[in-house]
Amino acid sequence: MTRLNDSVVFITGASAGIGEACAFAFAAEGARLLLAARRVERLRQMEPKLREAGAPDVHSISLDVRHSGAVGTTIANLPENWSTIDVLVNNAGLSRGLEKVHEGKLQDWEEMIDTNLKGLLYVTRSIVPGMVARGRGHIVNLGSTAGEVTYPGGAVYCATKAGLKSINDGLRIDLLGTPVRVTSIDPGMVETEFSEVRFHGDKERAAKVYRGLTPLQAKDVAEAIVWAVSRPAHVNIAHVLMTSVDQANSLLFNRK
Ligand code: NDP
Ligand code: 8X3
Repeated sequence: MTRLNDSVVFITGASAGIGEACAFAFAAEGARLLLAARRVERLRQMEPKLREAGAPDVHSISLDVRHSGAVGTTIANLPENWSTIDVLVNNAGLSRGLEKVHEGKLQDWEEMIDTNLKGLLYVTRSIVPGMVARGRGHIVNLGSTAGEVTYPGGAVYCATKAGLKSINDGLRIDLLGTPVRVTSIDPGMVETEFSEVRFHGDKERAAKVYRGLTPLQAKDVAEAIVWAVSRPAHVNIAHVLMTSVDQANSLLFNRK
């Protein structure tokens, strides 16, 4: 087992959903938590609860992963006791809209590509050199079943998650010869704020996504992430594909 107590775990998009659940799951392992999101006030509200849950220390930062300059500066200027990052959870991400490509909104595409692909790369570029130099580190990227099977209206979101597969494979190649590990956790439908964000705040439409089936919960995904990160140091879990029992792939569901 790789022990996580006192490791520094950096989670992007920790203010909601899977990122928030990861913060609590790593807190229970005694990890020190470096949390990032745009809604930093949400992170600050979580801090006392995370300490209660077992995190020895929590540091929250306001960060929009789409801004390369801000990502570089923020990470380069972390307080010294937070600069040695052991685990990076590249979780910040979103979908926008469910339109056909020929009817899609350019702003939606840009937001998805800038966050899910470019933002993840900016954060990775800023943190991984330190992991390589220290000879210790684990990168966990949030993929999706959407990266395996494209669904109607999902072309651009699915493309970002399919693109992540190449980034994961490339990172594993580039980091060969170092002890830094790379894992992709690829869940199917998880009940979070994801659909509300996709439908630009339309809560009723978002609720329908999960109607009649039992989706994964954010905690289920967080548990898989902690499991992958806590394997012995010589074990690299490359890929975890996980769905609820009511889902076979991006297209097939058992709705009652
Ligand atoms: P939520 O909407 O619940 O949470 C998304 C998180 O990402 C929020 O904390 C949000 O924080 C953060 N975020 C979004 N944009 C940015 C940005 N530009 N900079 C920094 N943080 C950002 O969604 P989930 O928890 O469901 O999604 C988390 C990840 O899991 C995503 O990558 C998603 O694609 C993936 N995923 C989700 C699935 C699902 O069905 N829910 C299934 C498979 C994968 P803030 O707004 O405060 O910045
Ligand atoms: C999120 C799962 O199927 O809603 O990646 O795109 S799905």
